[in-house]
Amino acid sequence: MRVQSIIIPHTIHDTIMATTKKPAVLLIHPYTGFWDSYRSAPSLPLNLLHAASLLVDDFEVRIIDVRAARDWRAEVRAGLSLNPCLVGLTIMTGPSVESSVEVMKFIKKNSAAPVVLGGPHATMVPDTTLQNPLVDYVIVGPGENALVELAGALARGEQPAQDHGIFSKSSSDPLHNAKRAPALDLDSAPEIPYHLVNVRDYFQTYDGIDGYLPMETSRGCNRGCTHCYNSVSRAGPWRAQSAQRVIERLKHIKNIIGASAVYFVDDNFFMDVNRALDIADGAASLGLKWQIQGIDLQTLGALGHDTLQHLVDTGLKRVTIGIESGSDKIRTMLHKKPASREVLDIIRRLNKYPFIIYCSFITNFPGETAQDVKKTIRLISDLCDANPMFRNSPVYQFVPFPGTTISNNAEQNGFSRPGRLEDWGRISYERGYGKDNLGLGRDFYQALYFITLFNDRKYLEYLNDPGLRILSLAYHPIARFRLKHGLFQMTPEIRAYEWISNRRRKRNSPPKAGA
Ligand code: B12
Repeated sequence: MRVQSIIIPHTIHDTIMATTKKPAVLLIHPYTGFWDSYRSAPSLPLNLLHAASLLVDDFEVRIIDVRAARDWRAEVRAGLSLNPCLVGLTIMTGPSVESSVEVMKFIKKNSAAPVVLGGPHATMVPDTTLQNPLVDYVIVGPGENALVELAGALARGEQPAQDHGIFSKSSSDPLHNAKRAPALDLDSAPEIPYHLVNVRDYFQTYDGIDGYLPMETSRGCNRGCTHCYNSVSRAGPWRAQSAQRVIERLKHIKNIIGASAVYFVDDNFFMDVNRALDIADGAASLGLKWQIQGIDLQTLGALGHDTLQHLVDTGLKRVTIGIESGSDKIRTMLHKKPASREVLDIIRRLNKYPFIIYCSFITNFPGETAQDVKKTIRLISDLCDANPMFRNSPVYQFVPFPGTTISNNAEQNGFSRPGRLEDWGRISYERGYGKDNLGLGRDFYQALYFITLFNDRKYLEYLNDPGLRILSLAYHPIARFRLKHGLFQMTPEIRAYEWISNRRRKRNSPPKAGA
């Protein structure tokens, strides 16, 4: 059931004028996965807030977050009673797909509203996503202009053009490559509509600092790593908001919203070092602590002492870097620079600065061997010794994101892409993609993931639960010993951990989709 106007007007504004109330749009964030639930609060749904930012004046937009809702079914039912002209969901590859399918089934059972999928997974695999019977439209790429186009057309009772990255099932040629929306001018884009969510539900605590909020200030990355979604999804040059605009936004989250720290989630925040330094000064003048998701090691390694000290003085608490592998063979395949020896040197050199250097690692790349993963394990262990502020991600398993060079190679070597949306839900950084390139057996990956979750002190920085903190503290030396000596067999602690955390979850929280 769609909201339709009596006359068919030609602009969204006319439509709104012609109807007594604004047409509704329902946007839903599914469950994300373990790594999101590991944090003190779910991540602010920036994806939906950005996608909705051009829509809010002319539509009544509701955001429902499965991760934060006490009863998401009740909230979705209430949202559907507004007769939305569309229901949009955001999806990442992995558990978020599984959760989305569950939510979409519920929507289809309870309404006739068209369902739209957007986000990184929909962008990378629009074909199988659109083929799912529960899906009516897929948005490839940025959502801001696309959502205005699509919601406008649907509210007018029209079919959208295959433009702005909109793939439509009802089109005569649904998988025809829809022209992408022109890149949004990030500097003149309106502020994201924070009022659509209860922002305080998303304040995160990290390393003893409360009130972290994420913020996106740029898009894209020019580094061209061959496994990264950027080479497919965020195609185009790096583009950014000016430092001045970002500082205005920082004032907003500090003074209006009450945040005390900011987590810049940009793919590569330091592409323009001067811009980054100006923003750092702005954050410091507001008393906001800050951390960044994306910086590449070459850029970090090239910063001189004065600059690094300045970053510390302005409140920098953490940088996150994709190191991925300790094997130079794999690093070359990924187009990752520098070589592993230099990775160690740079991170050792940084050991006098009190910010956390959080590095992500991945194994099971096509062509990777047991010798290669040994080098990764060795590098992690050496980095722990070289810098007390070094933290490693749990070692993830490679996922072939369609369209990336590595995925194309994997496909040439026998990997066949999942044919159905649901099947992508079973592929994830935690579960892998169904191949054991190392030949070490499935249990090895699970043991490596688990041990590298506890070999450093990240659990103390992330976990709030006192019981889990104590258990993690007790297990830490064992994990470190296991990593150092390559002991990945016989891990009863994994079962024990699962048992304890399931019991605690059941006791502490209401059931959530996909959880
Ligand atoms: C914050 C973040 C997280 C958060 C969770 C975010 C969430 N909402 O659930 C945390 C830290 C928990 C996380 C974890 C992981 N993440 Co993460 N994360 C990010 C990050 C840094 C920022 C996301 C963001 O908010 N971006 C800003 C928004 C505005 O951009 P956007 O999401 O692309 O949204 C735009 C469009 O996609 C579109 N859109 C999005 N949704 C919708 C919906 C509709 C209806 C429409 C119309 C449009 C639309 O419109 C938006 C505005 O233009 C991105 C990288 C990045 N810079 O985007 C990676 C990223 C999303 N993560 C990724 C990955 C792989 C992971 C992990 C699996 C592993 C890892 N290495 O971190 C884990 C595990 C998840 C788990 N199991 O719990 C990949 C996803 C790839 C994929 N195929 O899905 C990304 C792209 C990073 C990368 N380079 O590989 N992540």
